[in-house]
Amino acid sequence: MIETKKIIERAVLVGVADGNTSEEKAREYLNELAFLVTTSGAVAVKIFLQNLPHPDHRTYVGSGKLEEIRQYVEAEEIDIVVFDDELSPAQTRNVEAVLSSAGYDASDDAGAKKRKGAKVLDRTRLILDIFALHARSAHARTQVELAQYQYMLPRLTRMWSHLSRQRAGVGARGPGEKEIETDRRVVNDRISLLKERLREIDKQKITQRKNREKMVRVALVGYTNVGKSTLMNIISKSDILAENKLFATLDTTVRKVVIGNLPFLMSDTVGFIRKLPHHLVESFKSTLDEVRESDILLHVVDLSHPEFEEQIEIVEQTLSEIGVADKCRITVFNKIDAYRERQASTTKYAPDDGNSINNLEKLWVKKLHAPAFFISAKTKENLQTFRDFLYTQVRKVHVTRYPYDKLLYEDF
Ligand SMILES: Nc1nc2c(ncn2[C@@H]2O[C@H](COP(=O)(O)OP(=O)(O)OP(=O)(O)O)[C@@H](O)[C@H]2O)c(=O)[nH]1
Ligand SMILES: [Mg+2]
Repeated sequence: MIETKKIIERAVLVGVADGNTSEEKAREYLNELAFLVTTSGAVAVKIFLQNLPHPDHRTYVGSGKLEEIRQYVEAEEIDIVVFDDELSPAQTRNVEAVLSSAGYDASDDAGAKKRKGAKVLDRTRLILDIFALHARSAHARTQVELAQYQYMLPRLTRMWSHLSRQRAGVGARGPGEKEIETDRRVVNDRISLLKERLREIDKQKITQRKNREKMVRVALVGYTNVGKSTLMNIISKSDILAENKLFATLDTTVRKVVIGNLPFLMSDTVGFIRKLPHHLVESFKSTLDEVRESDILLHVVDLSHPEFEEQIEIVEQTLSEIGVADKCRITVFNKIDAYRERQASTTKYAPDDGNSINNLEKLWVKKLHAPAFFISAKTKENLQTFRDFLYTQVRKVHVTRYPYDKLLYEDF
C-alpha cells in the first residue's frame, strides 16, 4: 500500500507597525493572522514585524527586511509567506520576485520532487481561501467564487502564471485549482455568470423569507469565533457546527425557537473580522439579508479575547456598512468562564468572585445605552436571565405585529 503523508505547509507572517498601530497591537493582529493560517491548514512558524511610518508602497516592508525574510525562507525551507494586509498587484509582483526564488514548495506528496519558490499570500487571499474551504452550500460556494475572481481580476496575468506553478494547498483552493484560463474576457464572463446565479438564488431566498410571514426575527451577529453558533444551538436546541476555528459558519441558518408559548425565528450567520475583504462583504450581501431584515440583533462578544473592545467596533462598522446600524441591539458578552480563567492567570489576586463581572456590566450598559448580558454559553451561567429578557423583547415586537394576540400573553 502506498502511504501518502499529508505535508503541513509552514508559513512565516509579515506585519507592519505603522503610525496608527503600536507594536503590541501589531503583534496581537499577527496572532490573529496565525489563527487564520492554522484554520487554513498550515502552521505559522515565525513572525516578522517592522516599525515603519506606513507600509512600503513597493514591497510592503523595507528592502532590508524583505532580504532578511528571503534568507530565512531559504534556510528554513518555508512554504508560504503571509502578509497581514491586502497587497496591491504591484506589491505582490515585487515581493514575489524576491521570495518566489527562495524556499521550497512542499505541497508535493512525499517522494515527489521538490520545487523552488515560496508562495506569497496576502490577508485577503488567505481569508478567501478559508471561505472556499468552509463553503458548503451552492449559495456560499458561488459567493466565495465570485469574490475570488474579483480579487484575481486586477492580478490576472501575473497570478495565473503564478498559480500554474502551484498545486493544491493553502491559497490555491477554489477557482485557482481548476483549469488555468489566461483570458481576462473568460474571467469576466465567469463573473457575470456567477452574479446571474446569485440573482437566481436570491430570488428563491426572497420567496422563502416571504413564506415565513411576519414572524419576529432575531439575528446573531458578531466577530468570528465568539460563540454565535454555540449560543444558537443552546437556544434553539439545534446542532450547528461550532468549532474553535475562524469562519466555521458561512451559511445563514434559520431556526424556529419557542420561549414560553412565543414562537420566533433565530438566525446564525457568518462572523466578521478586521479588514474583511470588501469583495467578500459585497458578494455575501444576500447572506446578510437575514440580518438586514431582522427585528432584533444579538451582538455576541467574546469577553475573554484581549481585543474584544476593538472587535465590538469592527462589528459595529460592518453593521453600518450593510445598513443596519440603527437596529434594536442586545449585546451578549459571552465566555465569562474563560474571561475569569484569564483574569486568574494574569493577576496575583484571588479568582473573580463575580464582582468584576457586575462592575463590567454596569460599565457597558452605561457605555452602550442598551441592554447587555454577561453569560457563558459553555457553562450556561446567566443564560436563563438572558433568555427571559429576550422573551420580553420578542414579545414587544410580536404584540405590535399581532395586536389581537395580546390577550394571550397578558398573564404570562
Ligand atoms: N470557554 C468558552 N468557550 C466557548 C463559549 N462559547 C463558545 N465557546 C467556544 O468558542 C469556539 C467558537 O464557537 P462558535 O460557536 O463556533 O463561534 P462562532 O461565533 O459561531 O464562530 P464562526 O462561525 O467561526 O464565526 C468553540 O470552540 C466553542 O466551543 C463559552 O461560553 N466559553
Ligand atoms: Mg458559527
